[in-house]
Amino acid sequence: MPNYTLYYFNGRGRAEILRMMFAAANVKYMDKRFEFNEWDKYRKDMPCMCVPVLEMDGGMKMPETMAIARYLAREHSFYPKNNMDMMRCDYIADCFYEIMHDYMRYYHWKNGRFRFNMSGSGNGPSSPTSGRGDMDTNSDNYMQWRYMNTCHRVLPFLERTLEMKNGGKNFFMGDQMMWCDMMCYCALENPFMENQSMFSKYPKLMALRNRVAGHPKISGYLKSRNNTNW
Ligand SMILES: N[C@@H](CCC(=O)N[C@@H](CS)C(=O)NCC(=O)O)C(=O)O
Repeated sequence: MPNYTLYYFNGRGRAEILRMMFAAANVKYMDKRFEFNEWDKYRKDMPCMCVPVLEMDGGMKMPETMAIARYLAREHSFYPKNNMDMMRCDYIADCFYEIMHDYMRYYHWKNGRFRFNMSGSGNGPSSPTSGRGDMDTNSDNYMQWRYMNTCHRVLPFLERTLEMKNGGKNFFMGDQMMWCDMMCYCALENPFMENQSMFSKYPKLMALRNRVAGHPKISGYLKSRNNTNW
């Protein structure tokens, strides 16, 4: 097994699904976290200038959350075996990732971080900033609208999809926890903390999150992990 280093900010964010999979698979890795004000130091060494990034044996660096998640799922048996089931698992995970992606953009926008520099040379993400500064309230509203719209579009489908398998009493793919179940836990973590009432319409997804949290490996991880706001 390679020596893994996972690079990400000191937050759960997009990296948490990967940390959770490492925990569920009982795989040791270096959890390299940094603060926003350190980002300039790391950014140029990251493919695509984004994180999360998974480094293997101190050499190759792999970008893209979902590519890394799929790799870990294949390595550690969090993928179902046949092609149709893989596809089901993939689209469920991708649906959750849509929510996570829009939530992350909304969250960082709200907090004045990682805004594109519309006025200057920037055609890439800006350096971290700490305040709301020149926040454009229309964009602020758009980010929130987009995130909420994605939730309203995707969550009813996921609730139905879960119910289709054994009435939604187990995991998405049956009695084994797969990576799409862990995505359900991670993608909804902040959204649920911020607005619990919105999730009362999705009791099966909420029960699934509890099942994931109760998984022997995950429950230990959740107790011992760093507590961060996002
Ligand atoms: N497509 C990438 C997007 C990754 C991404 O946007 N990461 C953010 C943090 S959540 C980032 O690295 N931002 C740095 C910047 O904008 O300068 C993925 O899915 O992993």
